[in-house]
Amino acid sequence: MRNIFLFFVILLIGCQSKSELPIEIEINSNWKFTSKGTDNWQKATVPGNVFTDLLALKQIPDPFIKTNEEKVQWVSDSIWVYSTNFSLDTSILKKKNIVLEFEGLDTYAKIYVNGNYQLDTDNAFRKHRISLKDIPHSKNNELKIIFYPTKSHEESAKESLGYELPEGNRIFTRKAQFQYGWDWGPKLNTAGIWKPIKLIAWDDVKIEDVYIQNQSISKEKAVLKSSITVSNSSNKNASLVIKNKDNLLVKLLKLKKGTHTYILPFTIHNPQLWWPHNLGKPHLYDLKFQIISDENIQDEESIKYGIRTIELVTEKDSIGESFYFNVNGVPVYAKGANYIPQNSFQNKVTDTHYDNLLNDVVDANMNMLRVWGGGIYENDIFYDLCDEKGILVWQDFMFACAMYPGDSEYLANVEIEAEQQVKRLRNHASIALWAGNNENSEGWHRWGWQNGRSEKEKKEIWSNYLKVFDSILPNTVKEYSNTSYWESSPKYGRGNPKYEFEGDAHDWWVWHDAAPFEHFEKRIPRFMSEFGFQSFPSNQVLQHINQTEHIDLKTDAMKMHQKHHRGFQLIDEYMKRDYNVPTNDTDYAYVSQLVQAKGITMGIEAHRRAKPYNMGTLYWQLNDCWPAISWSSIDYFGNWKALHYKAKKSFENVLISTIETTYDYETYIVNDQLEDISGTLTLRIIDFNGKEIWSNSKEMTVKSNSSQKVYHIPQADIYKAGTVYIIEFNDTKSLYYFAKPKDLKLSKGKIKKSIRKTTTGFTIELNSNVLQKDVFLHSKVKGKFSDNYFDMLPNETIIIELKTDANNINDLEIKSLNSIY
Ligand code: BMA
Repeated sequence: MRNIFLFFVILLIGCQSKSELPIEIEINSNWKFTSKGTDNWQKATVPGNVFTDLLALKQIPDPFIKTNEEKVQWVSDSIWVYSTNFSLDTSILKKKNIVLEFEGLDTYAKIYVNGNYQLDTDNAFRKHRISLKDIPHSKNNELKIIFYPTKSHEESAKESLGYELPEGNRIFTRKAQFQYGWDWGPKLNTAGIWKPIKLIAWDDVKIEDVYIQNQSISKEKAVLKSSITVSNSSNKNASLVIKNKDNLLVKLLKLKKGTHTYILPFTIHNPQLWWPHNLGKPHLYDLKFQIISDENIQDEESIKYGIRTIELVTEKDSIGESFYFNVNGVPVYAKGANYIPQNSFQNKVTDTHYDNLLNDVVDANMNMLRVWGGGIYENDIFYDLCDEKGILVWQDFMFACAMYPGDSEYLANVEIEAEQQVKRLRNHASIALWAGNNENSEGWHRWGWQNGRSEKEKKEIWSNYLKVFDSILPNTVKEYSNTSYWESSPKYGRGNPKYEFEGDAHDWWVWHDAAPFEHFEKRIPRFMSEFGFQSFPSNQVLQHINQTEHIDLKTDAMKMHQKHHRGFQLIDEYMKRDYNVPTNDTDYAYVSQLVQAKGITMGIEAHRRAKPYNMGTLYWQLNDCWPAISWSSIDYFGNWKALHYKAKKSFENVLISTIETTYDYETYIVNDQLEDISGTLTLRIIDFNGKEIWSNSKEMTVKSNSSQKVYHIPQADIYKAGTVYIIEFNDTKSLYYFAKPKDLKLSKGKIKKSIRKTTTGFTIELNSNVLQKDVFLHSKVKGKFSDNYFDMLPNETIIIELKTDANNINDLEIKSLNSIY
């Protein structure tokens, strides 16, 4: 048998000079648009949306600056018509199959080809296909799509439902929910062709889908199963070829007429596993699947496949129920953040934006992102890069903070959406979890959504919830993938005592309930999937919002870019608790970032110290979708806030973390590595001029994948306001202060700097003879400092690299808490 296969392999290699691959052309040119009823056709960009088209024509003001958001709301209430012409040359016309594939239309649209109505769409997360062979078409064709305001559909859906569902009418429309306005994002409800439209033409054979599953993995070999779905117009003999670099595997097939799935197991010897980047290499295999018949390659598909197992482990234990991810059989502590769409206008997000942001994730030692349910199922490139960079993805289905309808039409729509999305993402090594929704269950049980409703209504709403999140979605995930499913994040709201003992949790006592940051240390759940705190963004964003050089935090524009009704007040309240509040706006913005960083890293470290009781910490939120005052650690222009720099340290694989207890200061070492580490632990207390007050050291070993209490010192007044506790273990160093920043007796000493030009930018050498707290470097040049918002010990030389194309950094500003108090 083997010999026959080999014979065919050789034969096929020899014959593969020709290919008959399907023709694929993106319909992205000559687009124009107009408002319905007018004949004012103007140039449009596809993929795109009506806001960015109007913006390019300067017909609306930029909604991302000043108070312009409110001036553009009319755009969402109009009917927009998009149209283009496309030609079919003879090579296409003679093909047996010609289809138009719409990867995403936003949202209620009618499609016409050559004036003939084809299809109504009502879900921006679904793709649609039209067969041109079934309708009149010729060399020159017209494609027209009319987009209707979501409002019209939503209002009639609400009327037929007969009661109101929380939260607003957005729930009737399957599109990005944040576009209706969120507490960090504007209301910019787009319409248009937001994903590519493709013309695909082929004769007989087309690969519709390839799905790879692990069957068994050992050191020696990984046995994988590929399920290849092929549509074919007649019964014919073919070969299915799988290529992994030079290795070839061939199976002879009798392709049947119609669409069928063919199973082909294959083996990779001595497999290199895919690991999250902090634990190993995220190795990917380049696999190519080909269908060959009549001596031609009929179709092919390439997949980068990572061999790994991932499962969510939720097991009853003595405390409650666990919640952690096992990757390749090893419990992995999840470190990261919640991800939201990178722009209100998706077409503005380039491949470079994805690459930069995901590099920032890796740089900050994060190994997991949660793609939050009020945004979008991300573009393929997002998951490709997460696979490549070794970032685990917790993927929500797109439902957030609301109760959703449950009529049969709606449920059928959701089911198709789920099937398409699960199938699209299931080969990605990075996908760790599918979760049903964000906070819907918590909202229903704890946010007063049931008040004033009849028993019948409550029963109906909850049973509709269960239909989607307890039936359709888990069944779809189970049927089409091997990924774990989790019904709702969080499992329990913070009002439920089980919050701490079972499942994942969102801690919004801090921020929404104004609880002190120390709360993070007191109520530690099994997995923290959200907790956060706001800050002001960089000067660059602040200047952009106001469109002035001068930083002014009190303008109407600034208020419009702060979407949380108590946002400014809460930032101020927390600042007063721990810091002296600056009167100057630039310093205020800087200190707001320190407050955020202090609170969130306190949380991260508390969660990590509690390992393995707690097995994950994802803060709210990684990024912004517009220039905003928000919970993000990276602002709209990609600048790292203090939190991102400080989270990077708190997320390191080896973390030294100290906490005040009733009588002591206890130091922990958290080791996420999969090996034990031995070394010398050194401990010193010095004053802010560098004088040593106390020191000690000891040899020790920290176990792999553990958190260990390694030292404690008793509390004593002498340490309080004028000293710093320096703890070092091998290459890891941590500084601990015994008092709040506002109570520290920081001295006014100067920071000396010397700057050197290098081939890649600048090296900045800093030094001071007193301790400098939260040193912040700022320049207008484009580039990133290798570190920022750091502390400098007395007489320590710190070297910072700035990668930039700029020729000088004469505007470099350096401030620290010492200098502004
Ligand atoms: C969380 C998120 C978002 C929200 C954030 C801040 O609950 O799920 O809905 O933006 O809180 O309020």
